[in-house]
Amino acid sequence: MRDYKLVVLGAGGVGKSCLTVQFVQGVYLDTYDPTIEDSYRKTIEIDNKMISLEILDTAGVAQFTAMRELYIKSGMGFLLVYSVTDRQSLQELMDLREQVLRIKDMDRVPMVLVGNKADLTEERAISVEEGIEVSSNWGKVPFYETSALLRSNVDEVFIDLVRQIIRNELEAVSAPATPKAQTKSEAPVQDRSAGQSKNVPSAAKAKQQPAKAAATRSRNPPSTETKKKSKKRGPCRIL
Ligand SMILES: Nc1nc2c(ncn2[C@@H]2O[C@H](COP(=O)(O)OP(=O)(O)OP(=O)(O)O)[C@@H](O)[C@H]2O)c(=O)[nH]1
Ligand SMILES: [Mg+2]
Repeated sequence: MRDYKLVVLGAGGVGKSCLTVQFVQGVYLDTYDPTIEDSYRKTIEIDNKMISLEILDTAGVAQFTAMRELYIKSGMGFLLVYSVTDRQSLQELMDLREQVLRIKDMDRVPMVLVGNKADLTEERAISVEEGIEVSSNWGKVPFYETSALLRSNVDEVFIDLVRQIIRNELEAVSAPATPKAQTKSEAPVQDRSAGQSKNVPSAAKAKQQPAKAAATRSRNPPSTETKKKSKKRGPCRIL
């Protein structure tokens, strides 16, 4: 089984490690320990296929970002994470996305825009609408608000990313893509934040099937196993 290499990018303290550890191990890290670089493994069943994931949790803090070019080169899909409480963290994603597109030399790379810490309603500095706007400006990159704390939309962002990679590969087989000439990789713009419910314009519809997973972290043995029931998803919605 081949590894799908996912890379989690974003400014320091936005919750990249918490999202990754929630997804892989099903636990929430309460204390902030700036990451240098951590690698996790997880096997997951998506759309009746067993998929082996290698997830690289990267450093947001500037002095640890020297390896960025290398891991972007080897990454197949990218979670671009900001915190809804930190405007600067969204600003930093603009440069990060540009870096990914430049290094991959593609117009379109499997990617998900993630607004984390959606549970912190009092401290929110970036609205859902603003996240949707950024996603539109980025060519309808799928967008979710998440809470690592509440485990809200955590599985969804990783699964969406894997589906994009699979879809890209299928498209590449049927019509080999040339750099900077890839076309459709449309996926639903979906967003969920605590206590908000609202419809937004749609991108293409993705078929949802049950996803289940077994997790390991490279430094630690497997600690959790998660199983997710099939969820029907409209073309686009905020839950
Ligand atoms: N309320 C709330 N706090 C969160 C959430 N996610 C992360 N945090 C907190 O934010 C802090 C930073 O989280 P990390 O996951 O370590 O952030 P990071 O992006 O990995 O930071 P770097 O490794 O320095 O790049 C920690 O204190 C977490 O407990 C969330 O969804 N909600
Ligand atoms: Mg971290």
